[in-house]
Amino acid sequence: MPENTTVPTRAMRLGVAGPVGTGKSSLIATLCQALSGELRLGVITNDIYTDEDARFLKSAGVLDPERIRPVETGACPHTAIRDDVTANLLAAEDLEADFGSLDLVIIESGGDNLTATFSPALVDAQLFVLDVAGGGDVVRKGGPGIARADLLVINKTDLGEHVGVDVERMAREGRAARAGGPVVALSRHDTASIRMLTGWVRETLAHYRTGHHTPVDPGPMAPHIHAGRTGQPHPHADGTTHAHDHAPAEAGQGT
Ligand SMILES: Nc1nc2c(ncn2[C@@H]2O[C@H](COP(=O)(O)OP(=O)(O)O)[C@@H](O)[C@H]2O)c(=O)[nH]1
Ligand SMILES: [Mg+2]
Repeated sequence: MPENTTVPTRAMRLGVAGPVGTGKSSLIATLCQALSGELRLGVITNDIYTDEDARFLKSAGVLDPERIRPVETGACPHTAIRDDVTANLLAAEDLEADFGSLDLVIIESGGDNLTATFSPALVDAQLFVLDVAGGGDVVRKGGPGIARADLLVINKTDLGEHVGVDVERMAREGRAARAGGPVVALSRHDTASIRMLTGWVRETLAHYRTGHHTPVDPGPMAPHIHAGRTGQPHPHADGTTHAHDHAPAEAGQGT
């Protein structure tokens, strides 16, 4: 019996989420450096008010700067990767229109907290990045990205000894929080760990190309606060529209 699958004609879109400073932009630079010789790449960054991440990646010299596109998200960075993904979808389509077919478009989420994940309407697969400098406890705090992203990255393992974090234990707790789902303990200074990361990307891309890949939704965001939008009803990923408590604008970046 013929199989009812369609081989994808567009690039696989890979989301990179995780709290500010955990090393998302650096990880993307590492991926570009390792993979740009074999894959046709594009990168989209989501910054709150600036194009800082895009500028960092362009200056890293790991990819043609024209292939790196910023999306400015305004106060609520998770909205652009979860609730209304139009700007990111357009950026991805523009990249492919400008460069012909691409193999992989990597999308960095805006700085956000532990609860932000990508909508499966935007990305085919996503990884969630924590770092050892955030402390060994953070894995146990859980959240949809930690538990159910396609890959959990525990980054900056080279700092473990300096911040008193047992990296092995953190990775073990990560696997437990994910019911055995994949975890990569990464440092940009450790080439073996970079090979594990690139191996996972290649494997995921190969599976995507078979047409059998189904994007997994890590789940709706945990209850959160939108800076500066006091009490207004707004749409949520589960299809409902409702208001909840909001922090004043000076609370800083949106969550
Ligand atoms: N020691 C160490 N520092 C890292 C590593 N990866 C990133 N960093 C540093 O962590 C900081 C935040 O990185 P960045 O990529 O901007 O994080 P983002 O906010 O998640 O995009 C920067 O100072 C990086 O140089 C790593 O593997 N080891
Ligand atoms: Mg960044």
